[in-house]
Amino acid sequence: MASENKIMLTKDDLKDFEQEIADIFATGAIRAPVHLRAGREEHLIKIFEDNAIGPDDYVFGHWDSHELALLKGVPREEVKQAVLDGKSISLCFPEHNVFCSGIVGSLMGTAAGVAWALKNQKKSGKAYIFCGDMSSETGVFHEAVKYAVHFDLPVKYIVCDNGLSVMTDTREVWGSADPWFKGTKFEEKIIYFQYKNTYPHSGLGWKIKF
Ligand SMILES: Cc1ncc(C[n+]2csc(CCOP(=O)(O)OP(=O)(O)O)c2C)c(N)n1
Repeated sequence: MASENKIMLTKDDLKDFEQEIADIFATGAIRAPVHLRAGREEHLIKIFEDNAIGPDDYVFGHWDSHELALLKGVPREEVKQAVLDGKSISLCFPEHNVFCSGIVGSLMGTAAGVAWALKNQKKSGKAYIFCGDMSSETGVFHEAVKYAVHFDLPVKYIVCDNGLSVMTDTREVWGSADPWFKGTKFEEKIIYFQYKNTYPHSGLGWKIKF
């Protein structure tokens, strides 16, 4: 939480952006992967509002971060241009403290490290990292959250649970209906919600999914 950042975007703004990108992607004009998301807009807006995520905060995301960049305050046209330029799965806007990566698990430690620096340099701002439910099952997620809890770092790990990892049912893989952290002390640094993504995992479902 830092300088004021009043969210001006609505659920429809986020939906319309994804629809516009979907329409452009369908023409073949984007020569790179895109991962579209719909169904979690209200959860994301609430998280940004409840935590007053503002300019001094850091937002980390993965391959599906269009909405995160918009909510963090990156201008719509700037996000759109980055997607058109083929950067959808690794959106980075350093001047807005938005950093994303297409690699599963790759930013878990980065978010903890940035939070460690913010705390030890006595700076305002927090780190927020968004990931999927299968990503939250990785060892590196567990290590990073454990460190964040034990050193009480200013970071939140936000798990957006759509029940899938590409096309795999995550519950089948976990052997459990609940994520591993449910009912543990690690929930202190985790925000968790469930949603149904009405888009395929990647693209529009016509070609390979990865
Ligand atoms: C290291 C690595 N392995 C595999 C992939 C391919 N991959 C991309 S997204 C994804 C599924 C991740 O599932 P989840 O964390 O639940 O994310 P979501 O369903 O929300 O996209 C995989 C395996 C990757 N990007 N990086």
